[in-house]
Amino acid sequence: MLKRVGVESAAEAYLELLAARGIEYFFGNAGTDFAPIVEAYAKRLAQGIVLPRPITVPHEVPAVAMAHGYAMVTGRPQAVMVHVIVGTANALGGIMNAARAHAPILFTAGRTPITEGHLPGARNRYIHWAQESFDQGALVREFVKWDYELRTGAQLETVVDRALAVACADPPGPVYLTLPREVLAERMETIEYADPSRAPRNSATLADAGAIAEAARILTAARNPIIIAKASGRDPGAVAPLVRLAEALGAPHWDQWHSHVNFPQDHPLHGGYDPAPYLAEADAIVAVESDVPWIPKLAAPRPEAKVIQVAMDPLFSRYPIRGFPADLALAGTTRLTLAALAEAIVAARPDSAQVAARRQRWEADHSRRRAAWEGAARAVAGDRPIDMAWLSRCLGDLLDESTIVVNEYDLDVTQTCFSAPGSYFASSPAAGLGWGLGAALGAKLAAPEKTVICAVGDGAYIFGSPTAAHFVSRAYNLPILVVIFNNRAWNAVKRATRSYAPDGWAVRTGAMPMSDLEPAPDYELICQASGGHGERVEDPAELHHALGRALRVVREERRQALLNVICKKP
Ligand SMILES: Cc1ncc(C[n+]2csc(CCOP(=O)(O)OP(=O)(O)O)c2C)c(N)n1
Repeated sequence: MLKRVGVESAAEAYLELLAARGIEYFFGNAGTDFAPIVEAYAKRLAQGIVLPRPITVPHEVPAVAMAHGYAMVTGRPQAVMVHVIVGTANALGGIMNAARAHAPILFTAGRTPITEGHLPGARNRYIHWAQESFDQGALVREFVKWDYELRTGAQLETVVDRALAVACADPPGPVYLTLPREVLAERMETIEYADPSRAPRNSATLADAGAIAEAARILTAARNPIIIAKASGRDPGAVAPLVRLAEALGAPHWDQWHSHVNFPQDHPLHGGYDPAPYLAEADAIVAVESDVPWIPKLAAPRPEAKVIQVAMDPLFSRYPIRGFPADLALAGTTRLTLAALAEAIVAARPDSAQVAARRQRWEADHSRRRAAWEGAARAVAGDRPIDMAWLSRCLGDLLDESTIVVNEYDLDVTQTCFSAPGSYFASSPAAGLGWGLGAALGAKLAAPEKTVICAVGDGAYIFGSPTAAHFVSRAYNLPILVVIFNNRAWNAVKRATRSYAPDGWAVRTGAMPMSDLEPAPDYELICQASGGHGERVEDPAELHHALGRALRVVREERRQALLNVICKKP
């Protein structure tokens, strides 16, 4: 059906189209380039039109992370708009995160006015000359799937539809659209668009039947098949077929550097988080949405072990170098591939005694491992400063089906147990710090009925532009709980130095410049400054109580909360 709506400007038509295409939120970090957008918003709000809701995010890092967080929970893109080249530069780390994590985002920026004359929107501030670049898209081109500059209001429908379709097509990711001020200011009387959109939407795809059959043959013949996954839980529908595959084989599943719930972690075939010690005994490996199934320098499978890579894009073609072998690469929609593979294995009737024997071994391993992890946390339960394992265990004790955890760095996943798809998210492999706070706010926006907990290191917290994040939480009523694993250091840098030079100067002298975060601020006051509940926790015996208090504030008072937990310093 064709819909016609009266508008005054291209900016207004643009907002109308975004709303029509299901964009609910417009995360904005504004500048002079926004004037036509602000004007159009004012008119829409005066008319009682609420979508897409404008959200002021006073730093680009949480702005992009919020769109990322929203997309990771819903699978749907939202719009982010930043200020010309400088806002784009501030946002870029978050765009890299989204690109590598396959989060669809409509990332947009104003473009400084082009003309020096009297056109509506033309240059009228001194910055408008210096803020032009030869090729604004080049700033982000390597990390977006598509970039374009809007040339005229007349092409709005095509451009918006194409941007969203490309962002959502598998493998999804951010796209970049620049919006010159004169174009946004262009006078229009109406916009006419197809409602619903007729933009192409790629259907799901499945690897060819021959390849699936061959993979099933390899796996049924294997004596010791294992499964490794990192991000297949991006599609919550991929969890059940992965369980069916593991059960059909009696094979263990490892989450490795996992960013999602790929497999219920309480399932007896869940092997934990480190498959490296088991690689050498495996004769067949299924690597599912794993960009790095192992680190060759540290531990690798035997050369004769068969490797099956299952992913939307098993080549990870946007990575310049990645040399992991594959006897079979099953490209396509992971949930469909896994379901077909599980079905083919069941149909091939693997030796049931062998399957049962394998299952028995891995089930016993699972119980032993979980008990050992719990024991390790209990052994340090009384330590002061607090041990991160104990903090993680206390946090894990409070999780339920209605909780989403966003982890940027320090939550010890051996101390928690997630089984519901979509209940745990960790950083992108691009590892641009500062993602956690914004991602948690975006998750809360996407799932307001859930309790959202953000676990961050003190370093990650600072990178997340906390004043901006706490501002957003209060301004838009997004109560989340932030738990800072405060070791007053960048332990990642210390660890890297130790493993690089185990007997070197830094280890021998104990001096590690550029890795300490002292004197540490009273982080709890930063949350309090935005009306939140903030507590410093030093006593390990207080942890459960402090977490309980903070959760009550978040759930019942609907205010944000922050626990600054003083942990051991590495
Ligand atoms: C934007 C960005 N800058 C720097 C880094 C390098 N880096 C990786 S981890 C890390 C320290 C994180 O500190 P914290 O969150 O306190 O966790 P910890 O390492 O202490 O466990 C740094 C600086 C990065 N990943 N991203």
